[in-house]
Amino acid sequence: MYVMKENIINRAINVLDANFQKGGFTIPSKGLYPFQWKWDSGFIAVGLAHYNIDHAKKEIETLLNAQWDNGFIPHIVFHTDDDSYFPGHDFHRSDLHPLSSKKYKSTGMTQPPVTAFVLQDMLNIVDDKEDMLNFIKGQIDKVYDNHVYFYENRDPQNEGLVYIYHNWESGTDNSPVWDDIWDTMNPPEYTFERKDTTHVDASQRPSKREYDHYLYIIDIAKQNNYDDAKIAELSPFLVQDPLFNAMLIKSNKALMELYELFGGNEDKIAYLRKNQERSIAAFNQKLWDNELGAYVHYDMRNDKPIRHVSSSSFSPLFAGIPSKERAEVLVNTMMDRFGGDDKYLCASFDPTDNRFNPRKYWRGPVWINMNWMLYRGLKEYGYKEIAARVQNDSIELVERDGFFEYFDCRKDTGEEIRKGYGGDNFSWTAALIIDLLKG
Ligand code: 9WN
Repeated sequence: MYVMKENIINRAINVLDANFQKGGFTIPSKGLYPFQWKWDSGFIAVGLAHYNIDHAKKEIETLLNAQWDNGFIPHIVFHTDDDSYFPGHDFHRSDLHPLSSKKYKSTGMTQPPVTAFVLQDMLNIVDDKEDMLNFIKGQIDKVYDNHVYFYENRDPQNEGLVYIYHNWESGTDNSPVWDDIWDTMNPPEYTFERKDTTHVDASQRPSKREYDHYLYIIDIAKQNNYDDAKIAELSPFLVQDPLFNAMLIKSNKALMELYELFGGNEDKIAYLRKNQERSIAAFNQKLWDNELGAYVHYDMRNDKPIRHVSSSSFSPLFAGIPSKERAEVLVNTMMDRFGGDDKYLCASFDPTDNRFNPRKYWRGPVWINMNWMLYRGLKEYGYKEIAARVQNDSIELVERDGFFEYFDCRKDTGEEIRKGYGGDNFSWTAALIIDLLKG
């Protein structure tokens, strides 16, 4: 066991080192994703903190350097002019927003706010606490400003829940949850050259028609210079996502705890506390589906819940959102639908739903970042055995199938040689496996 563990950790370190760039950030996967992504950076920094603290700090610093003047942090920072990814900076045109960074080209959309809880994790991981505290002191206000941005600009009805306006903001790009929204839209047929399918088999990626929807939503945002109020008024995609809001809540808590360590900052702590209470209450009230026994997404544009269970439904465990009683219902739902003996935990989408696809990206495969959050959440609520299963399943999949982006949740795929899916040598898979093995 010990040798095996060391061996995976060394392989994971090799993946991360090879993906680290001169500019001080880590690409998610060579060829497929050649820039810096927001939530990837956070997960990657957790892994880096175990063996290369300088790189871990750089990762966070580089991302936060690209913050806009209104506190917004973009989902992709285009550090280089690499044209092997579509859509690139020339399509996104972050310069349209008056407060966007003048120094860095980026997208005009964001991704789940993981940075604050990542900073807290980094502090917990390293031995030299003083050094890390000094680093965090220099970065924390930027992360706080990002949270203020969300509450002031992404919550038009002042509910305590923030919206996302694009499926790429969710991080769970082609989840079947969005199919309900695509049904309400009829975007034009765009002409463009896909780059992703030159790296990954098309059967594991979103369809061309799905990309038409993705591009169309960006076009609407661009026509309005990425103005948040206009987007809230006009975007056909406007969703309160349980995963995104759970990350915000988890990160609010980390920010408050870190500020408390430093002393002072009473105003900031009070602002976070007020919003935290509202957010948790609204989350439990609006996003809980009693019949399904799970948290679900809410479609603000069409004013209705999107009633499907996905791995996002379980992320509130990581943020301490459900009561003990509700957590039990949620875990039972997960075990009933996702937890059969013939499956690895945890599929990204409900295997009992007819939209489930075990090979296609966010429509069913297991993702290590979701498992990492699930493992921590289950442990926190006292589900030690199920947590251990999530941990072991993750390690087994990576050990056998490789450091891939996502994995088949079926123990028997019908194929002789199993392999992971999507990008190979994928950074957050490597980073979080290190953390899962150490923790
Ligand atoms: C669009 C980088 C990103 C992840 C997302 C994942 C995938 C991008 C894409 O790759 O999305 O952001 O081009 O498909 O879905 O979660 O951050 O790893």
